[in-house]
Amino acid sequence: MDTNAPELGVGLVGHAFMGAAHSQAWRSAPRFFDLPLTPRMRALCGRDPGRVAEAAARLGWESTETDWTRLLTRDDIDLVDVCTPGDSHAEIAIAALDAGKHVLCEKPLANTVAEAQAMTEAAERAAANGVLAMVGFTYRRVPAIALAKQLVDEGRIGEIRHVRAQYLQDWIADPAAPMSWRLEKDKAGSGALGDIGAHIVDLTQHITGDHIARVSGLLETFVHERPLPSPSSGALLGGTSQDGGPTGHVTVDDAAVFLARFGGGAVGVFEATRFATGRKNAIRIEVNGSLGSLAFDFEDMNVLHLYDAQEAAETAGFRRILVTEPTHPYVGAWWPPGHGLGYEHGFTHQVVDLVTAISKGEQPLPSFADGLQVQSVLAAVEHSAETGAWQPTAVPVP
Ligand code: SOE
Repeated sequence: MDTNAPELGVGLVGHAFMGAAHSQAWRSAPRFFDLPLTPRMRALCGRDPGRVAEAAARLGWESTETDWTRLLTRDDIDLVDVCTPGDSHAEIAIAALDAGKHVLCEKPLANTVAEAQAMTEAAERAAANGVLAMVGFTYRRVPAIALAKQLVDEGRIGEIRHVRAQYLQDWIADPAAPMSWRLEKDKAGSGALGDIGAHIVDLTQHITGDHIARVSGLLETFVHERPLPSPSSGALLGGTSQDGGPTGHVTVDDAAVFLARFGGGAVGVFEATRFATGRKNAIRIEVNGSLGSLAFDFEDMNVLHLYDAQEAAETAGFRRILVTEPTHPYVGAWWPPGHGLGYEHGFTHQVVDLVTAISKGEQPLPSFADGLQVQSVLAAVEHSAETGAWQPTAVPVP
C-alpha cells in the first residue's frame, strides 16, 4: 500500500451480498495492488442501526449512516458505492453525482430504460466537472474473461460468427425457496433477465466489441407463489422459509431465453435461469470465429479454452489455458502460478480499475452509457416476449 497516495473516501450503501462483496474489494485492492489513490472505508449505510453497526464492524467500515443522503453532505466522502436493490439506484446515483461524488453502481444499472437514461444524463453532467460514474459489471474483471477479450482484440479468432451465452443458477428451483426482493418486479425490475442475463449481455458485447442490435425473446415464471422468508434467514441468496406461513407473489421471470443478432453480423443464443438444477453460478460463454473459438465457464473460472483453426488437423483441438500466469490480466498482483483466484477477485479488480481511472480523470468502464445500452437490450427482450416479434434495441451504442 502506498501510504503517500492521496485518499479516496468511500461511502457504501447496502450491506447484503453485494455490499459484502464490495467491502472486501475496497479492503483488498490497496493491499494487493499499488493504487494511485488509497481508498478509505469511511461509512457504511443501511436502514437498521443495529444491523448496519454489526455489518460495519464485521466488514471493516469506520462509521455508519442510516440515511444515504447523509453520505452526500460529508466532506470525507468522495465516492458513493450503490449496492441496493435496483429500485433505488437512480435516486441515489443521480443525487450523489449532482452532489459531486463519484459513483460505482451495481448492475443492472436501473430497473427501466427511462431511469438508466436519467442516470446517464446525470453522469454526463457530472463528468464535465471531473466527477465519474461506473456500473458494476464485475465479471469483465475475471482474468480469463479479460484474456478472452484481449485475444479477440488481437484478431486471434477472426471474424465472429456465433455467440453462445448462458448464465445458470438454481437457488430458487425448489418451490419452497422463500421470496426475496430479487423476485419482486417493483424492487428488481425483472428476474433472471436483469439479475444475471444482464451480465451475459454485457460480457458478450465486451468480449466481442460488438453490440446486440435485435432480439427475439421468451420469459417464463415457473413458480408464482412462494413462502415469505423466516425472520432469522440470513443467507446471502435463497435462505429459509417458515412451513405453512404466509406467502408472497413472484412478479418477475424465473428464466429468460433469447436469440440475438449482433450489429456486426454475428448470431447469438442467450439463456438466463435460476432453475438449472445443479448449476450454481455457471456463466458459460462460447464465441466461434473464422479463425478459432473461445470458451469459458465461471464454475471453472481460472480456465479459458482456445481453439486455433489454423493448427494442423491431426493435433488441433481446444487448449485448456490455466489463466494463472503473472503475465495474465490482473494475476501478477496475487499468487504464484496455478494458485487460482475466486469470485471476490473480480470485485477487487473493479476497484483497482475504478480508482485508477478516477486518479487519471478518465471515464471508467463500463460507463453508465454502457449500462443504459444493456438496459435497452433487456427491455427489447421483455418487449419481444410480450409481442412475440423481433425487437430492435433502441439505445444508440456508446
Ligand atoms: C444473484 O443471482 C447474484 O447475486 C447476482 O445478483 C450477481 O450479480 C451475481 O454475481 C451472482 O448472483
